[in-house]
Amino acid sequence: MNIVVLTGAGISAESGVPTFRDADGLWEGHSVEDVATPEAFERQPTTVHRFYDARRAALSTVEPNPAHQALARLEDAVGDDLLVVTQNIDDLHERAGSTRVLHMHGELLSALCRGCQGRFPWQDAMDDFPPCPGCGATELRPDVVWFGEVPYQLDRIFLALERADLFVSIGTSGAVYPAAGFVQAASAYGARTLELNLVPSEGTHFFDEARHGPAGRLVPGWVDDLLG
Ligand code: BJW
Repeated sequence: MNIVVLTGAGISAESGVPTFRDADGLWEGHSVEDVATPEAFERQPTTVHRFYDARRAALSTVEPNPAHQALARLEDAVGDDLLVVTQNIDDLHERAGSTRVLHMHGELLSALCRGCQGRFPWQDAMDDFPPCPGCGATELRPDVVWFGEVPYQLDRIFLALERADLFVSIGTSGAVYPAAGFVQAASAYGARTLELNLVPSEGTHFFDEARHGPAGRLVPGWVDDLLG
C-alpha cells in the first residue's frame, strides 16, 4: 500500500513549536505578510531575518514528539511505500528517524543565495548579512517558500499522490494552497483519505474519515492500527 502523509505545524505543536493560525500562534504580533512574502523581505530584510533567526535558534531547544516518532516507525515497517510531505521547515521528522521527507515549504537549516541561486546548509543567524559561501555576495535569504512563490518538489508530490492508496493529513489547517488541495487530488486519483487534526480543518469535508485530537495521541494510534 502506498501511503502519502502531509504534515503541518500541528504535528510539531506538542514539541513546543508554535503553529501559525492557532490563538497562541506564531503570527501574533507578526502578520503573515510582515514576514512571509518576498515583498516583505525586500521592504524589511532585517526584520524578516530576525524572525527566521529566532526560529532557527529555537530548533535546538525542541525535540521530536510521539507523532514524529510514529511516522519514523511506520517508515521502518513499510520503507519506500511511505512518503512524508511536510509544510514544516523544522527538522523534527528527520531527527525522529524519517528519511523519506519532502519539505515543500523549504527548510530553516538551509540558506538560498539570491546571487548565485546556490543552497547551503545553514545554522547561524543571517541578520548580519553574511557572505554567500559559494559566490561571496551578501544576498542570502532563508531557503523557505513565501506566499506567491512556487512550493518545492511539486512534480514528485503529485506523482506520489497519483500512486497513493492512502493519503493522511496531519496537523494542518488547510488554509494554504496548493497543500490544502492535495486531499482532493489524492481522492480524484483513487486514494482513501484521512485527516488527523486537533480540530476539523477548513477542508475536513473532503476527507473520507477524520479523527480529531492531539497528534501525539492520534498518530501513534493510527500507526498501531495500520501495522497491527
Ligand atoms: C494540531 C495540534 C496538535 C494544533 N495536534 N493538530 C486564493 C485561493 C487559493 C490560493 C490562493 C489564493 N490567494 C493566494 C493563493 C495562493 C497562496 C495561498 O494559499 N494563500 C492562502 C492565504 C489562500 N499560496 C501560495 O502563495 C503558495 N504558492 C503558490 O500557490 O504558488 C503558485 C503555484 C502553485 C502550484 C503550482 C504552480 C504555481 C505558497 C505558500 C507558501 C506558504 N508559506 C508559509 C511560510 C513558510 C515558511 C515559514 O514557515 O515561515 O508556510 S505560510 C505558513 O502556512 C507556512 C505553513 O507551512 C503554511 C500552512 O500552515 P499549517 O501548517 O497548516 O499551520 P496552521 O497554523 O495554519 O494550522 C495548524 C493546524 O494544526 C490547525 O488546524 C490546528 O488546529 C492544528 N493543531 N495543535 C494536531 N497538537
